[in-house]
Parts: sequence; structure tokens; C-alpha cells
Amino acid sequence: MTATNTYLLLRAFCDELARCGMQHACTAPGSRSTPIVLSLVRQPRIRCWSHIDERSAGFFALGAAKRSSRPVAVTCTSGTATANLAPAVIEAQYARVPLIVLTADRPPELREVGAGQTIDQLKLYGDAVKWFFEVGLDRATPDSLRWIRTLACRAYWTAADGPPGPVHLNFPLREPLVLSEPLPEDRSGRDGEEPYVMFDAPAPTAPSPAGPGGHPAGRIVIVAGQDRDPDGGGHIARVAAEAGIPLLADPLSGARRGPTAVVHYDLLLRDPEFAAAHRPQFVLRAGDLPTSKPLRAWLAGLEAAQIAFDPDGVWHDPDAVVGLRIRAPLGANPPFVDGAPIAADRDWLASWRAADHAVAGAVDATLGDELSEPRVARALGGWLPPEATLFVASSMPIRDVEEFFPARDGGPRVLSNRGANGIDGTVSSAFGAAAASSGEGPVVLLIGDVALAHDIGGLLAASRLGLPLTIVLLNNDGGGIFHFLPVAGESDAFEEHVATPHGLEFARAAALYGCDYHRPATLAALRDAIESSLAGDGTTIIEVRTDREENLALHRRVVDAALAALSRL
Ligand SMILES: Cc1ncc(C[n+]2csc(CCOP(=O)(O)OP(=O)(O)O)c2C)c(N)n1
Repeated sequence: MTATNTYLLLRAFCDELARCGMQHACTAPGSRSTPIVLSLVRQPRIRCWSHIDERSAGFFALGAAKRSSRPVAVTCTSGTATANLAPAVIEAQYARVPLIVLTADRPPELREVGAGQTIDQLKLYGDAVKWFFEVGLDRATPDSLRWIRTLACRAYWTAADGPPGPVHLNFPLREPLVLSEPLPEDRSGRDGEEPYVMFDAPAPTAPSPAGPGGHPAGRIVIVAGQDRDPDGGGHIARVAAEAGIPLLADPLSGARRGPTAVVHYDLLLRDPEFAAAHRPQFVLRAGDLPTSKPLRAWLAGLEAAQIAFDPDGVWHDPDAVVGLRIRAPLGANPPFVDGAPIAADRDWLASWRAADHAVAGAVDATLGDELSEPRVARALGGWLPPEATLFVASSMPIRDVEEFFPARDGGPRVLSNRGANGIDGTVSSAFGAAAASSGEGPVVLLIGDVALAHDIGGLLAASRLGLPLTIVLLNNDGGGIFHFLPVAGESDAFEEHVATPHGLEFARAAALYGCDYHRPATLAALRDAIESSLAGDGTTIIEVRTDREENLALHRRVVDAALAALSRL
């Protein structure tokens, strides 16, 4: 018995992944996965990133897939290693990110008989994956080589085709696990570099968006949330600009730009009078729902006709108010992109813009140039170069970016793990984005201290993988978000069990993981630290110390100032 058949089949499988377009894969150490790992590593067109912790490997693959919009493979050995990929798989499902999970397993005769490192891996991720398949690797005949090539194509295209998501292939592997002889040549692939199976999904076209309320006209708003298409935001902003429609866009949409962008919708809609006076007749929703609670509550209470555009037809409507779903991106269809038939109300736009302008002034005056969490979020929106990617952690960073990030044409791309809103794996995801950004601009991570502590092991990518990343750490020693919630009043348990202060000195983590470290005391010093980190090629942790109570008070002052500014209009 030799390993030749296994390696011949796996080599064809990996060759086919590369032909389909795969550029990155993640590995983690183990014995049973040896044939998969070696086959991936020996495929010259796939860059393999080695990780110790499968959780990091999974989230790194997720970040790389998110940044590149291409499937990324992640492999691990049998046993609990496979379960450590579950959080990233779940996030990939909800965030529509194409992942190809390749788990090594014991062969059937070693299952359920007490063999080591053996758990039930069949359908381990349940409905979180788009496709599960148990891959039997037998003799490498011309037929089976052709079959495994089509299997690789099927895995790749299933992960990539809308809605994108994770697929799971489980590989029972028998010993021996390494080759004892050179691999013979394999000519089973198609001539040239063509994949065995090509895939063509016709671009969706949007019908004229006439739903229950007729054709949109008059008082219309566009609400844009997280979009997986890197160009999608530009199209949305163009529709809004051409038709003169107020554009309420989360920075994750890439659409917070253009002359109709309303940056401070989260603050505006906290004013009941403003919210009531600005009820639209039509809402055009693109992508996921933004995070903002005031926006969500306002949308839920409207009587307007709401039309949801999504290229995958994904159902994002927790309040059951959408009356028409269009399975296309907003702006996909020429008549709609060019805006011709939309007769939007110009006074309506002017009213949103005037209010936004007034609130912007109030926010700037309240924040001043003190180092604070919202001020950092606002500053990054202005400072980062257009080619940068900003990865934003869940909790307050994503909320502050939504509330305070300025509108900017050609701003940085903003990414976040908002599928399941976890704080886990954020460092690793940002490193994955950095891997896929190589040569295309720097990556900056904005993260809180609990999220950083949660994935502190992800920092290993800095020295082991030599990846550059600028980490802006907002350290308020605990979960600052919980101070905004009623639980903050439960003083017997709040600090220890909810806020969870930890007292970690992140300078030591920086030293342990080989990162540079700065702790700027002013906004100017923060900017200097970010700029010098962006110019370098290492990983830097730039720590901004804040206080949870003060942060709460500052957010309240901002709201008060915004409401006061609106009342003066
Ligand atoms: C995996 C996971 N565990 C727990 C939570 C619940 N959670 C939401 S925010 C948060 C605290 C985050 O604190 P930090 O990263 O310091 O950000 P801050 O709240 O201070 O902005 C926690 C634990 C979660 N979202 N994901």
C-alpha cells in the first residue's frame, strides 16, 4: 500500500482549485491532514498560510475571502480541530463569504472503535454550509481523476455562487500519509489553465422597481448596508446622486459618498420630531440592514413602500415591512442606474442635507480634538488613504464608525465580521484581509480590548507570516458597549461578569508577538503613529486608552448637542 493514489487525486483537486481562481489557502498542523496540506502547499498558484490555531486559520481564511471576494480553502486535521473552525464557518454563512473547508478524517474502519483523535465529522457544521460531501479517495484512474477535478470545480463554484458561503469536504485518509515514491505525471486537466468545469451566472438585471406603492417618486430614501460587492457602493451612490435621493449608507456598504449622503442618520433619527417629519413614501434598501438601532426602529415604523435589492435575494427584514424584493443589486439595471424615471423631491433632499450639516457641526464641536473613541472613528475616515482597507471589530467600533465616519468619495474600503456579529476571530480576519491586500494597499484594524484579548493568538500572524497590519486598539479595559444597556445598572454583577475588565498590558502582548507598539496621548500623535505604521511593513499596535464611563457620557453629550442643533433649524 502506497500513498500514490491519494496524492495523485489530491494534486489534481488542488490544481483544479487553482484553475478556478483560488489564490489563498490556510493550513494548521496535524498528522491525518498531511496529504491535503502537502498537496495545497505544492500547488504553486495557491499561497498557503500556516496557522497554529484552527480558529485563527478559519477566521484568517474568512478575512482573505472577504477582501478578495474569492473562495479561500482552509484545512485541518481530524478531531476537535475541525470543531474549532465552526465559528468562522458560521460567520461565513451569515456574511456570505466563500470558504472551502477541507477536513481530514479517519477512514470508516477507524470510526466509532476508539481510534485516537476521531470524532463524528459528518455534516459537522450542519446547515451552516451550502454543501457537505464525504470524499472517498480510491484508485487514481483516468475516470476518478476526471471526477475529482469536477468535484473541486463544484466545491469552488458552489462556495462562490450567490449567495456565497462555506462548503465542507471531509476526506477519510488511510496511512501511509506520505509518499514513498515520486508522483507520476498527470495530464488529466484540460489544456492550458482552464478549469475542468467553467461556471457562468448571468448578471442579474433589475426590473423597474414598481411595487405595492407604484413607481418610486417623491420622498424617497436609500438605505444601504453591508455589501459584499466592492463596487456595489459606487453604483448605489451614483443612483442616489443622479436621482437626488437622500442616501443613508453604513460605511460597510461603500456607498457613504456623493452629494446626497446623509452621514448622521443615526443621530438625526433619535429626534422624534425629525423622524416623524421625514417619513418617506418609498424606501429603497440595498444589502444588509445597517446596525443603527434608531434607523432600524424608524424603518420598522414606516408606512412607506419598502423595496429591498439584493443580488442573492437574501431576506433581511426582521420587522416584516418589505413589500417588494428585487434579486439584483440596486443600480444594476441601466434605466435605474441612470435614474431617469425617478422624480425625487428636491426639497426633501435639501431638508435632510441641512439637518445633516447642522448635526455635523454639533458633533465636531462636541468631540473637539480630544482623543476619544468616536473621535478616532471619525478621524480614520478622513486620514486613511483610498487604497486602504479598514477592518472594524464588532461592539462599539462598528457603531462608532457607522455614527461618525465622514462621507468621502474614494474613501477606504470598510470590512467587518457582521454576519453573526461576533467579537471572535477579528484579529485573524484582519490579517487574512492583509494577506489578500498584498500590493493593493494597507490594512488597518480598529478593535476594542476585549475583542483583541479574545483573539490575541491571532497576533502570531505578525511574526510567523510576516504580514503588515496597523492595529488601532481602543482600550477601555472591558466591554464599553454594555454601559449603554440596562444591565449596566445591575451593580452586583455588572463589572465582573458583563464589563469584564482584565487589566492586560497590551505592550507586553506586542513584545511577545513581535509587534511595534505606541501609545499616543494626542490626536496628532495618533495620526503620526498611524502614518509611520502604514509606511512600514510590520505590525503595529497603537493603543488609545479610554474610559468606559467617560465614553458613555461623551456619546450622550453628542446626542444632546445633535438634538439641540436640530431644534434650532
Ligand atoms: C464571540 C462573542 N462573544 C461574546 C459577544 C458579546 N459581546 C458583544 S460586545 C462585547 C464586548 C466587546 O468589548 P470590546 O471589544 O472591548 O469593545 P467595546 O465594547 O469596549 O467597544 C461582547 C463580549 C460577542 N458578540 N461575540
